[in-house]
Amino acid sequence: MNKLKGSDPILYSIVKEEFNRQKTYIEMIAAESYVPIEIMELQGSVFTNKTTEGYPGNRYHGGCYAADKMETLGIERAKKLFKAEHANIQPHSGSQANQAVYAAVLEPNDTVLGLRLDQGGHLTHGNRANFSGRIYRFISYGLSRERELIDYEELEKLALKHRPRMIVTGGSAYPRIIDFKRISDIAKEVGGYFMVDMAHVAGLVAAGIYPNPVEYADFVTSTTTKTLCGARGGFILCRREYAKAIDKGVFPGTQGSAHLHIMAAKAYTFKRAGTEEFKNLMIQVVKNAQKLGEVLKEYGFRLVSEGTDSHLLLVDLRPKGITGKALEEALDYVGITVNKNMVPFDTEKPTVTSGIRIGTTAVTIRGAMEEDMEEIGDIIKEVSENIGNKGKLDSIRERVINLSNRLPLYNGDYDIV
Ligand code: DSN
Repeated sequence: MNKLKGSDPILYSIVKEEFNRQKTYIEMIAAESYVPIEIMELQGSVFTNKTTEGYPGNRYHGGCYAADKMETLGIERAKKLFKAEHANIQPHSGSQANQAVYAAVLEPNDTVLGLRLDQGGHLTHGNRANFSGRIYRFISYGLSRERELIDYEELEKLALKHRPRMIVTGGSAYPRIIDFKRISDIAKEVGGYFMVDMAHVAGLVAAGIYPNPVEYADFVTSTTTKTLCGARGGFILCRREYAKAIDKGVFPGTQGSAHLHIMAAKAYTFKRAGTEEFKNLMIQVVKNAQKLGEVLKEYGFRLVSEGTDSHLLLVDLRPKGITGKALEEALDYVGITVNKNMVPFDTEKPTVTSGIRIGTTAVTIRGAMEEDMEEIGDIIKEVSENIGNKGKLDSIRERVINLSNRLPLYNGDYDIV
């Protein structure tokens, strides 16, 4: 960043500060990863200079020869990776991918079923503070109290009662495999569309270690971040019959010009996610999450749904008598980054919560294995027992620095100078 360093040293120093944070902290936010350097190269490439609307071969601006090749390559790679009939890789984010699907096939006030945000869903699945809950008549389904899995029976009852135009599933804090076939059958029974937001698990799907929702859903939305470990953006997969509607839902329905530099990075993301190396990474991500879950259980933490099939754990802190906010802050102090998270049937406010969400994608990219999960689990336990004890937390910070030194970011091959 030599140019930036000279022209804007303040901003340069802030970027450096973030890089230093990433190097010396253990990143365990389930939505995060460390992208390959190629992704940063592409996101910073000359495609950022190009403005265009429309789709390959049908643009509203000239000069799209290379842009058309690039977007077509990305579309074909996404289709191949997920065995989809159609892909749109223009959505700027996962939220915008969801917005575009709704815009494509729903009318305002249409009835839609979505998983509650406070039981693992996502803002764009009907939360009242979000456009989705304001424009459409979302009705929430949730988890069963006993097993903390989606209550498919309740979902079916709600579907039969409300005859929704669409059922949405997927989430940001649901550790277990979702039964896509069962929800697809319910959607068919009531004549509604079925949409899966697979943003959190897309990398696991690509690796073949999580069911592929493309087999069951009319529409699948996702980000290319999170477990796909790539560009910061979204995409949509659908059957051929919906291709035109979806493309119109993205442009001109909800977006203007495409972010070509990000699409180029998405095209690389899809290629990499089809490799054996990526598959092995995803296998280790899940092994690490499961191992960390076992360690935390041994230390008396309660895991929502008793464990995980994926990259994330949802830890209920009520048996420990601490809040998600308190543990998030104390872990941040020692250098482990997680987020506070509502647990099912939580009575705390979303700004406080009774839980934390922990993801293993980023730390596994740095080379962490099961034995490192023992160390991380032990650190989490020690921190939980010493909230407010600055001296003790300072000594734990040393352990985190040692761990991050053993797991160097980008193997030490990347620096900002
Ligand atoms: N959905 C949010 C999360 O999972 O953290 C952001 O992507």
